[in-house]
Amino acid sequence: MAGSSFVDYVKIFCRSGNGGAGSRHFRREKFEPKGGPDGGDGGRGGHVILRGNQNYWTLIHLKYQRHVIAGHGGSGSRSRSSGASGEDKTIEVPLGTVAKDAETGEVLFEITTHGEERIVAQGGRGGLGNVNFKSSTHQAPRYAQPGEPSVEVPVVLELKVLADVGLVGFPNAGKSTLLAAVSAAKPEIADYPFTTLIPNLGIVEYRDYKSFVMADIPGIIEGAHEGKGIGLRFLRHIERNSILLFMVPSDSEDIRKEYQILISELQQFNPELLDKKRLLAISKTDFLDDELQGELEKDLPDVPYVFISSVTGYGIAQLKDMIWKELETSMLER
Ligand SMILES: Nc1nc2c(ncn2[C@@H]2O[C@H](COP(=O)(O)OP(=O)(O)OP(=O)(O)O)[C@@H](O)[C@H]2O)c(=O)[nH]1
Ligand SMILES: [Mg+2]
Repeated sequence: MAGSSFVDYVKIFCRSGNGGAGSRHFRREKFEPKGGPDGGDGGRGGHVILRGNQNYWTLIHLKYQRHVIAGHGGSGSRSRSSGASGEDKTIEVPLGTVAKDAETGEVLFEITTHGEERIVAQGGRGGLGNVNFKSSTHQAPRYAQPGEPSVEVPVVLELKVLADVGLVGFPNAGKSTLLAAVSAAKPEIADYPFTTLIPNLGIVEYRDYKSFVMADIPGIIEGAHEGKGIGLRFLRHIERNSILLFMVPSDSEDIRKEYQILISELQQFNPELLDKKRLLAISKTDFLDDELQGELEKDLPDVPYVFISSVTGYGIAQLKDMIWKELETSMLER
C-alpha cells in the first residue's frame, strides 16, 4: 500500500552515560616522592540527543530502535589527565517531531528546524580529580568526586506533518487523486470511502523551481471530533499546515453544507485550525458545463474557490496559483 511506511509514533528508551570518576592520584617521581595530588577529572557521560533532519519524513527508521544508550565517561587519571567523554548518541528526526515524556505525557520539546539539537538524556558530569581540592591548608586531599550517574528517560516521539497545504474533505472527495495529479506521490485511489488510511505527502513543483508540500489525509466525516471514522487521529497532522484546502465534489448534494460540516468538525477538534487560510476546490468538475457551474457559483460559501478536475487538469494551474499566492502572503506575515 502506498505510504504504508508512514510511522508517526515511536517510543524509545534513552539512557545517558555516567560521568567518569575523578582521580585521587598523587605524583610519585624519582626525585619528588611527595609530589602532591595530580588526579584529573572524570569525563562527561554521553548525551542522548535529538537532531532535526529535513531529509526524513517519517519515524520509520526508529520503529525497531527500542533503546538508545550513550557511553560512559572515562575516569580521570594521573598527571591531571581528564577522562574521555562518553560517546553521545544522536537520533535523527524529521522536522515537526514532538518529544514527550513517555510516563507523564509532558511535552519536552519540539524539533522544527534542520540541524536543531536537543538533549533528551543529559550525560552525567565527570567528577573532579583531587588536584582541584588542593589548598594551602590542605595540601594532600585524598578524595576526588565520583561522576554523576546517568539518567533514564523513556520518550515518545510523535510526528506532526509540516506541510504547507493540507487537504480536508469527506471520503471520496478526490483528495488523493489531486495529490497524484500535482506531485510525484502515488497514493492509493479508489471509488470507495476511506481509501486513504494514513497521510500521504507530496512535493508540488511550482514555477521557477518553487515548490510546496501537500498533505493528503484520511477523509473526515461528521462526528470525527467525537472519534467517528479515522479522521480524528489524523486531524492533528493538519494542525501545522499553513493552508487548508477544502475539497467538495461538484456532484455533492449541497456544497455549502458539506463545507460547513467540515468547518464545524475542525472547530470542535481545535478552534485554532480555523485561524488558517482556507481555500475551496470544487472537485470532479470534468462533466460540468458552464451553465451548471454558474448555478453552483450562486450558492457557495464565502471563501476563495476554484473549480477543478484532477482527471482533465481543468483549473489545476489556477489552483496552484491560488495556493502559492496564499503561501507567499503567509510567509510575509510570519
Ligand atoms: N471524474 C472524476 N473522478 C475523480 C476526480 N477526482 C477523483 N475522482 C474519483 O473519485 C474517487 C475517489 O477519489 P480519491 O482520490 O480516492 O478520493 P479521496 O478523497 O482520497 O478519498 P478517501 O481516501 O477515501 O478519503 C476515485 O474513483 C477517483 O477516480 C475527478 O477530477 N474527476
Ligand atoms: Mg484518499
